[in-house]
Amino acid sequence: MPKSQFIDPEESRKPGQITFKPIPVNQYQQTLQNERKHYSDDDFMRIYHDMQIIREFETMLNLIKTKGEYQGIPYHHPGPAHLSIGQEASAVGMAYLLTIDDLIFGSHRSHGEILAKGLSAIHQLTDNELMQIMESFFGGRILRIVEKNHQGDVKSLAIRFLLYGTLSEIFARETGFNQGLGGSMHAFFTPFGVYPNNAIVGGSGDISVGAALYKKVNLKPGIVVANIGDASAACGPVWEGISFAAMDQFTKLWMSLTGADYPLFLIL
Ligand SMILES: Cc1ncc(C[n+]2csc(CCOP(=O)(O)OP(=O)(O)O)c2C)c(N)n1
Repeated sequence: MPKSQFIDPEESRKPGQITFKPIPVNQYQQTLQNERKHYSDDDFMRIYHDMQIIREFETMLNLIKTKGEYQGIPYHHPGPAHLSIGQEASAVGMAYLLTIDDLIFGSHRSHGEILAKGLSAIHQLTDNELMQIMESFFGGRILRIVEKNHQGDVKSLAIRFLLYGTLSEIFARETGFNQGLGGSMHAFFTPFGVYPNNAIVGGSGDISVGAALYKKVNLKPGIVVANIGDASAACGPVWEGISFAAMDQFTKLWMSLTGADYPLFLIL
């Protein structure tokens, strides 16, 4: 904490009122024709591709959970799977705008965000960087598995790596991104900016503030996003995070590389 901060009682004890500006709601009124001007066909194809990957991934997971098989391949893995089918655009839209320096934290329902941020990172990283990440992660254990019978370029290998590492983690296998210890609700892969998700409703609401504080005081580039459900707005950690982020020490006494008072976004 800073050693001193001047508070002028003349100013802070002056009678007054707190007023709020109107908060806009449901303001998005764009047409597809208008939006097309902001994106190339390649961008649109990539966005659609990433959404399709997430949809198929979760459809597969749902079939495994409910029917015990996917496309004729039986697999037994009982237990919950918190899906986000129908919300692929939110995850991909977010990830499309984030750089490799930006971090995401999530909830019990974050498979889509993990894949979206991972796919976006794969798009942004060079082949050499991707190979280095895959080679060094657990000594290349996941890479050895996914490169078997793989034909294609490094980016398609990295997508295989992302899908395998995430799914293996969800199935609690040792070859998962977190050695199967995190499972569906606590999967993460930090080299792509995917930080731990959290089964505690609202849990990422304050952990992400800590990560943003780290970035701010160390002048690190990038922002931090917390993806949390609407019910988490009723949970303590979220309010603690919001209060903490709004403290004068952070907004007045520390610089930020992003220019924002605090490099943090909460997405409810
Ligand atoms: C602190 C805490 N309380 C209760 C639960 C049980 N729980 C798991 S998911 C959930 C609902 C969360 O709703 P929301 O955040 O809106 O996300 P949604 O599941 O609707 O996407 C609850 C109450 C929990 N995991 N953590």
